[in-house]
Amino acid sequence: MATTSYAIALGSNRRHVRHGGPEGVVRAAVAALGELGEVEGVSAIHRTPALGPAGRSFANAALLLASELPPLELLAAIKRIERRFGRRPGRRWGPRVLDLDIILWSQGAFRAPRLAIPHPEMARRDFVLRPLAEIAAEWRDPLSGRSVRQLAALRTRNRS
Ligand code: A4P
Ligand code: MG
Repeated sequence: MATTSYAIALGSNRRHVRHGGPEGVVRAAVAALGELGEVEGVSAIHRTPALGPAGRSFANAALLLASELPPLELLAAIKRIERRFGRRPGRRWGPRVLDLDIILWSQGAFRAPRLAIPHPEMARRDFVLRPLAEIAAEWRDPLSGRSVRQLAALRTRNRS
């Protein structure tokens, strides 16, 4: 397949035995994603309060990846990376250390039983929109027509 671009959200709120705390996990995950194509942009790493029952705060970041993988193959590849990070010595299926979500795709919307792009929750998640706005502010959500910058601004306005 021809090379296309993806926006990927990264999140971690647990330590990894080798990579250290959540920031270290996210940095190592950026390197791992580089095995799937060319990394065209990486945001800063943000410390964010946990949304939902996850507890400890998260390290979140966003990354732009140019890759030849079509969407379902990219999903399989990021799930493999998550598993690689999720296994701890002594515990075969320990808690997952890393969450990788596909947020946007340069070819527009994609839908399959196990994959929806744009990510259905993107417009509601500051921890996705803020990092992504640093590297892809003008990228438009193909469903709403709004740019990442606009979606991030709407979130900020609705909160106050
Ligand atoms: N799936 C469908 N669409 C997509 C997509 N665009 N990208 C399917 C990735 N996966 C997609 O995801 C479950 C299934 O969704 C996948 O197998 C895939 O087929 P998962 O990552 O295995 O499971 P999950 O983590 O329980 O679900 P999800 O939706 O990723 O979790 P959330 O809702 O993202 O919650 N608070 C802060 N501050 N920062 C965070 O990063 N993250 C979570 C995780 C909660 N609170 C957080 C954060
Ligand atoms: Mg996920």
